Amino acid sequence: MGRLVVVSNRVATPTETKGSAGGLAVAVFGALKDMGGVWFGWSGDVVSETVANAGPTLEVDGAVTFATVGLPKRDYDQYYRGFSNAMLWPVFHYRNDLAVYERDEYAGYRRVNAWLAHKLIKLLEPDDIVWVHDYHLIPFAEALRQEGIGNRIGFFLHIPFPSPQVLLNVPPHEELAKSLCCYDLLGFQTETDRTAFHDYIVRCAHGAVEPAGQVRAFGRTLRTGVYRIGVFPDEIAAQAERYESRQHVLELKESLEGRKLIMSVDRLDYSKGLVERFRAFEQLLEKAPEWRGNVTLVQIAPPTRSDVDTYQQIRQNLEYEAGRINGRYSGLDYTAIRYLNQRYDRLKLMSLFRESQVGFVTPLRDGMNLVAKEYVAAQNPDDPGVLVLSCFAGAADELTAALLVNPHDLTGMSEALQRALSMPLAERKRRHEANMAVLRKNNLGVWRDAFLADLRGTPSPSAADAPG
Ligand code: ADQ
Repeated sequence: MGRLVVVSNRVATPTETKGSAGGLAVAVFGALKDMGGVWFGWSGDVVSETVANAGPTLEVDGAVTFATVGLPKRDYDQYYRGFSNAMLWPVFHYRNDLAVYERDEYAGYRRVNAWLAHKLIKLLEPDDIVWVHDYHLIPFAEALRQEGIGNRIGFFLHIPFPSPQVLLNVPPHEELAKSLCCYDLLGFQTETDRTAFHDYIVRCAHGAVEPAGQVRAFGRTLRTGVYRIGVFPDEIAAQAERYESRQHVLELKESLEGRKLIMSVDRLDYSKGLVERFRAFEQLLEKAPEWRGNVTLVQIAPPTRSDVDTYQQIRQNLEYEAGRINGRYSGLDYTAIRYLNQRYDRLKLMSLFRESQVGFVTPLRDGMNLVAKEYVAAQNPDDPGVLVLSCFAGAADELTAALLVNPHDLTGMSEALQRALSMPLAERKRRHEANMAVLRKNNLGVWRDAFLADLRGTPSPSAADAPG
């Protein structure tokens, strides 16, 4: 059996891969350790062209090599900040209104993909299988194929795949679809995403999709599948329990003075529906006065991509909304919304989830949303909190025992909060057990192993099998 080569925009640090929290980095590293291999990608550093060209930097840990390259400023701007995060991210999350298309950024996106592929080739062995992650790297396989690489290459999309009518807003949509068809296996988070890709192939690319999911388009044949990313729920439960009596939890408890707690944790991103969430919480306090002074929303949202304009705007909106709502409903000894722009240690987060009565997870669109799954896993089974979850998160397909809400319906969300806050123990337990059973069945190991088994099972491609 060949080695595994993982390619992702950012490569996890060795500490992240050894963390006890059971995250994605740990799962991917587990497969790399078993099969031996390479984890390749951007180091996260912006460097001079000379330094970038001298890369990759190699760090060997047993059978695994971490190989990273820095990016020159222009490449960072065009590939990462520009086309990936100011164009693909908004459109794939159905926010065409926020998308900015610049031709030279798209050219930079392709150039960086080709440059990265070229760098990887020197590390590649003929029977390696290559697993590429996410929207930054759509043209990666095409670039490898153009250099004559005939290995099996799979791609997993962590974010939604938009319906064809939405994808058509990306000017080079056809080139992107053709690039995707250079993979041997495409993995999606949900059946909706996979169907959207199939629809594009049939309606816009004049390709064909066979009932078993085989796709023929642009002169290539490939497979598609649905692989729902998960967590390791029992590990999270044990960690949350272990941390339950630590200082930070005791301090939080004391500061709440018996008030109920609603927890939300997201990267600060417009796709996560934070403004709508704050307003729904405001409606709860407005329409159900008995909760005023008796429930607090803790929103943890560390800023990301702060050099993209739309992220500066969402940050300002949230500061305004939090200030406005707190001005209206907080008291001398009570803060309605505690809004924190910080990263927290994962174990700490899990114990805060366990301490809360409601997990409020309401993205406007989300590929999966691991916070929703972590929230469920972290609960005390004898006295579980309730998950209020957006129907537009991929996780809603599985966590059907959550209270599902439409994040555009503020009244619906505030009603769900009321229901969650007053839900009887028996119902909370029943819902929690049902959700936990799904998390165990579709855990993170299942996601990883199913994708890799299917990739190994794809017919051997040949470099001559180039796109038409
Ligand atoms: P994200 O958009 O980042 O991921 P999510 O799936 O929720 O969203 O994962 C975020 C991770 O970061 C979670 O493990 C969470 O615990 C952690 N995190 C969030 N806020 C944090 C904070 N303040 N401090 C520390 N940790 C924090 C993308 C897609 C998702 C998809 C994942 C995985 O957008 O839809 O589920 O990839 O495929």
